[in-house]
Amino acid sequence: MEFSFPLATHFDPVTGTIEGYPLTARRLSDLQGSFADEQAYQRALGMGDPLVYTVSGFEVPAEEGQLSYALGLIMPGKIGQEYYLTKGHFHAWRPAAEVYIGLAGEGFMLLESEDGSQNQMLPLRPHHAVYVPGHIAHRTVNTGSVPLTYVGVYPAQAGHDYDAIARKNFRHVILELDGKPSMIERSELLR
Ligand code: PAN
Ligand code: ZN
Repeated sequence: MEFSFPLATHFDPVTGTIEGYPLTARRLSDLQGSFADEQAYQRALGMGDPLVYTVSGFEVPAEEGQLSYALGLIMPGKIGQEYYLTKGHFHAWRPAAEVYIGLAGEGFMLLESEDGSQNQMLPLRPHHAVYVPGHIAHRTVNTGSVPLTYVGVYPAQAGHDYDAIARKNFRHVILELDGKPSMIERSELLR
């Protein structure tokens, strides 16, 4: 069998890397507009530009029926009461679904429909998987004290649409309230 990519890879659930595959790093300065508490964001940026998350992607040519996957690692931390998070996105090809599997650490996924009217907060940690249906925006947060690592498997044609989130952000936020992760509407924070 001959393919233009290897069928086997070796990954490290602790460092969040797939051997030989590119690693994208997102620092706090890359997450402008993602966190609800702008003052806390600016304060944190003033003290440095920490790494928030990395993504190591095994991406194959975007042909019908093929799958790609990526390993994500989110550092522990908070901006104000809001946990470190990924930018979050819709798939550019909206029907594309995705399966997330927790590898280490603990966190949650925030799922939201395009009009924001439907949403769920689902656990992501070892022995837990999350199915992200097509047409659903997804963001991952680390609610623990060690790095959260996970793998996401998606159609090779999925693509990422970050613009829709950059324009409107998620309707909900996952915060630490009374010492535990809770999901509330962003609009409730403004009151
Ligand atoms: C994941 C994400 C990864 C990083 O591989 O790309 O968790 O999140 P952002 O892409 O929102 O920065 C995935 O959902 N791929 O489709
Ligand atoms: Zn995705």
